[in-house]
Amino acid sequence: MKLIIAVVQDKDQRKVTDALLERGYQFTNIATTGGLLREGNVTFLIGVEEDQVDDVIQVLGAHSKTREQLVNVFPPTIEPIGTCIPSPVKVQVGGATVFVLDVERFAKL
Ligand code: 2BA
Repeated sequence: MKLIIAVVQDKDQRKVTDALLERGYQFTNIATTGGLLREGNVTFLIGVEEDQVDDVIQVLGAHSKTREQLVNVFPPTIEPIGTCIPSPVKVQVGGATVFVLDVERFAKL
């Protein structure tokens, strides 16, 4: 068995959820926050058999969009605090960030 951990943007949560349910997968959603953007995203925990991993990854890819977002970068400065101007930088966010882990043991008690 495998555990798929997938970080998805909030905006794609509904579509990904519907598509996974439609195919009969069981999963748990956790509300999470991106380390860089500090914006809400959602992390799916999906327990599947090994031969289902590719299908799940395909579903995640099909329903997660890449978007550009601006993030403020504060440059290192020698100026007094409060006078440095952050420069906005574009980053590409998504589709999904996916990790696939081996499950040593799975039980429902
Ligand atoms: P955030 O941390 O808010 O990152 C948003 C986007 O900013 C990332 O999009 C990436 O394009 C950029 N970014 C973040 N950290 C960076 C860095 N150290 N250097 C260069 N660019 C950086 P995605 O790669 O699509 O990631 C979307 C979200 O997935 C991330 O939100 C984070 O919540 C999660 N994530 C991505 N990589 C991860 C990792 N290796 N471990 C754990 N979570 C990860």
